[in-house]
Amino acid sequence: MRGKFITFEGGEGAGKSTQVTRLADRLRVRGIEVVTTREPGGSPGAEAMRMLLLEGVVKPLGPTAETMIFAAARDDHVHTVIEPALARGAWVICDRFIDSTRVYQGALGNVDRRIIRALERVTIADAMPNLTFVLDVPVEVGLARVKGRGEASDRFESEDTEFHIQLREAFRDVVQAEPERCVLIDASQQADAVTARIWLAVTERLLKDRVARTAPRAAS
Ligand code: T5A
Repeated sequence: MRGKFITFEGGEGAGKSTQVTRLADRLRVRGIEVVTTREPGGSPGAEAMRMLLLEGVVKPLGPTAETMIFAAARDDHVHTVIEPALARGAWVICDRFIDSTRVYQGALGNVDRRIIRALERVTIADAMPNLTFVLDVPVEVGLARVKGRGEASDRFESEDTEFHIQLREAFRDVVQAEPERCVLIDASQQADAVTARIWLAVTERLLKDRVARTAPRAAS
């Protein structure tokens, strides 16, 4: 049986990486094979492109070219890591995916929606997420968390506050547009509370089916 594909999205410092690890641990306890990965990156080829993207090397080429490099990285990642894992029945949890492109390059970068959707069709094929968590935090909270890590800011973290405010709004719009796939999570709470809310949604949306399918049939 094909595995499930879960993605985490949101602004900078929303706590995605933290929650990816926690969710994977919980699923593994239930005996599910889980592959955790991230974008941009996640495969050797895509990780090489990640460096170019996050160091700002591609930025001077403009938003459309940047979108194409994100797409090239995704193409490699989907075909070498995500799709093979799903096909063998593993669950894949990915830190950022198509909604980041829709939001960063589309809503904020003003890249034509038709270009974004066309690249999406080519790169992801059948690998549409079954469930997407959008972690929502006030901008100042997210940026303070990033700052608290004491690392240098990357190409997107160093954008101004107005950019991050618009980013938050654009991610909220993603949830409104596709409520059957996306769940908005208040990620300003303590990490344990966020984990509990995410687990509830996974149980309700993905694990219920699995339990029903694997439960022995009652004798008739
Ligand atoms: N991008 C990506 C695009 O423009 N287009 C695309 O198509 C794609 C795929 C990737 C960048 O690329 C852009 C978007 C991004 O700008 P990245 O380095 O991978 O950049 O960084 P982000 O994905 O932005 O992730 P961050 O590492 O900045 O933050 P996370 O993963 O959201 O947060 P996390 O878990 O590392 O937590 C940050 C800090 O907060 C603490 C953690 O311990 C950590 O110190 N924390 C909490 N503290 C208090 N309460 C909680 N609930 C907390 N949860 C975590």
